[in-house]
Amino acid sequence: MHEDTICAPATPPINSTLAIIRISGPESFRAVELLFSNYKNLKPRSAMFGSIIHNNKIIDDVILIYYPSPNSFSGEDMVELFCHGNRLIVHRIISALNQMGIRMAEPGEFSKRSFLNGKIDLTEAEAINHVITAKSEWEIDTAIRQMHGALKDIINTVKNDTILLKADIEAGIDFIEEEIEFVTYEQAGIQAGKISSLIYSLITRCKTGEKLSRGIDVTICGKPNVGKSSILNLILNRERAIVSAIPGTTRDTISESVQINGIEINLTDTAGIHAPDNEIEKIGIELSHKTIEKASIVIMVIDGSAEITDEDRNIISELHGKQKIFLINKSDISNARTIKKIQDHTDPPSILFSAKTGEGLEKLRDAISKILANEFVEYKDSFVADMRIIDLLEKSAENISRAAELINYNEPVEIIAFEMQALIDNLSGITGEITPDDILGSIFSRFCIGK
Ligand SMILES: Nc1nc2c(ncn2[C@@H]2O[C@H](COP(=O)(O)OP(=O)(O)O)[C@@H](O)[C@H]2O)c(=O)[nH]1
Ligand SMILES: [Mg+2]
Repeated sequence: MHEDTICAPATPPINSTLAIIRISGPESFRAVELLFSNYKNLKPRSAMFGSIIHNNKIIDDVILIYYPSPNSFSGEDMVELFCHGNRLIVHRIISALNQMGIRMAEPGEFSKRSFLNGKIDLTEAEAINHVITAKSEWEIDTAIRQMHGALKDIINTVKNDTILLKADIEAGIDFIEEEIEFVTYEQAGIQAGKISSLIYSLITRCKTGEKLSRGIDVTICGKPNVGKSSILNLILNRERAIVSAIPGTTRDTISESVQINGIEINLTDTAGIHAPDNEIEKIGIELSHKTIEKASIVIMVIDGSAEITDEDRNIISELHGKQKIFLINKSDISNARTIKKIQDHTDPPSILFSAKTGEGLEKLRDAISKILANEFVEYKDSFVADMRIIDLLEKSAENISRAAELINYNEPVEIIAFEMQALIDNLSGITGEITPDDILGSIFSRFCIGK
């Protein structure tokens, strides 16, 4: 299908032990013959040592692997060579390839060829991209499952069920005179219901994945000097935010990523909420309120070494309806009576904490994990779907709801079949069987060079 041959470095342009260059297309083996000293001993898909020689000069010693079509990532003839990780060497090898008419690949072009040659579908291509960009353990595990076809398989099951149901419904048309029904309206309705619940469960699982990929916003709030920044630093295990005994030290929000139980958390420290002393503090505090509003989980910190105040109580009421965790900080210098008084004001019960000794850190992590597990029940079965896939699933859900309604009202078979065909088309768009060129372009252009 593709006449031209492409090449690209698959590793970043930095000095490293090794760099990898990929070549794909019909001229791949000719390039090897012209440049690689040991091409005669090459066996398919086996590593071979030799030199890259260009204009009678050795550019580098390399390990080279040749993958004849169709048993390669792209499905075309492919070469991967491992040279030393010096960008000048990589540049010289790429230049030598360019000189023999092998052009630089565009971002994602190897994957695009893999897709066009039927080696992977769009859900798997999407997953490969996520394997590379994943920021959490959860995302890597999920992306690998999807790269192995987890989402594709379910989409194909839903699609095949739809095709069968449509065929059954349509078969009835030919035998309408004889009054043979291949499927009754009632049976068709039940089947449509099953398809519908599969699609809705896919939507939830994809949306969960989409949210988790972006990271969960967790905000630390409280009045000044209660230890918010100290707690951020403790969770991150480094001195990210300035900690001082002077109230109002943190004036801007500070956000950092951290993994909790394999899930990426965007943890934000905020300016202490109270009646501001000056303009800068006022702006910081307004930002704190906004950050709290947007957060999925709020960690509110209360100073356990002092009496609870109206400022604390105001913040507590601001958190009404939010997922929240209360920490009574400075437990190392607090007393039982003060703690008891604070406990009376917090629901859920607060965790006794000390940013100084680390007391309560494990309980805090557990509390966050527990909220995540409740909020995202299906997170272990979720998918790394982009908005394109979610959008097509939502259209599919509309199609099957309409079809079910038509079946319910015993509408003519042709109208039902028409709706079911729209459903099949939308499902085919997800895997990429029917996908316009410009959409393919926008999907693969998000990939790295050399992927
Ligand atoms: N004894 C004790 N002091 C703490 C603890 N956490 C914070 N502090 C102190 O409280 C003061 C304010 O801390 P900081 O993290 O800047 O509070 P923030 O204004 O809420 O961000 C600093 O002097 C910290 O050293 C703790 O758990 N125990
Ligand atoms: Mg602070």
